[in-house]
Amino acid sequence: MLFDALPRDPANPIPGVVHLPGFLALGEQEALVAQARELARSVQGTPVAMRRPVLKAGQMQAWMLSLGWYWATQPYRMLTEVDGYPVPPVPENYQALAERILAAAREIDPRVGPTPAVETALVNFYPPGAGMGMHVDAEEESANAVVSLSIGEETVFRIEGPQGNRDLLLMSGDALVFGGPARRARHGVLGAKPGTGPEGTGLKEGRINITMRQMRR
Ligand SMILES: O=C(O)CCC(=O)C(=O)O
Repeated sequence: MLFDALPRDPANPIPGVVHLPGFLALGEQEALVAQARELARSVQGTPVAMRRPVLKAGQMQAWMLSLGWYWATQPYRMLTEVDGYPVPPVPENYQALAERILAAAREIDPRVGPTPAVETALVNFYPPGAGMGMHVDAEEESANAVVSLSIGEETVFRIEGPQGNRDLLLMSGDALVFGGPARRARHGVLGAKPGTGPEGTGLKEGRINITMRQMRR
């Protein structure tokens, strides 16, 4: 964004979707990046390492680390271990973060629903320019909201609503919730914009997105 000092207000673009710009302070973003890096390093070289999943349509552009449950593709399924290697657990601080975010989101749109018990999380790393195609988060049985955090380079998040697609600019520190009527909405990201990440997150380039989800009903 050209003038990133301009205030950005919370938004409720479609029922059940709440965008909370700048929710995370820079120090919190840096701590989350350091923690995610540590988790990724702890499983490097194992079958539960960060990887670019291969789908029917081809290999994803984003690198993905599964926590709590492992999102396996071809066919899609959720696993608690891969070839005898346990999936790293969801860090304890994620639940408190989800609660803070949902409390703020419910003030704007109560339709986001209850706070998810964070049983699984995905840490996605998008190299500059990388995006993610439109899809539905359908592997979790729970209908509780997905909580999403953005750190690093900006991207455009696209989500299908009752009146067509809505595009939201996600910047470093933004939180996004999609729950209630939007929990199974199709969504994707258009591509991390090179050079737009702020100093001080611990990321030299690219974008990290952390999504927190409840698995079981
Ligand atoms: O990177 C994002 O903001 C969205 C990620 C996403 O859609 C997903 O992990 O299902």
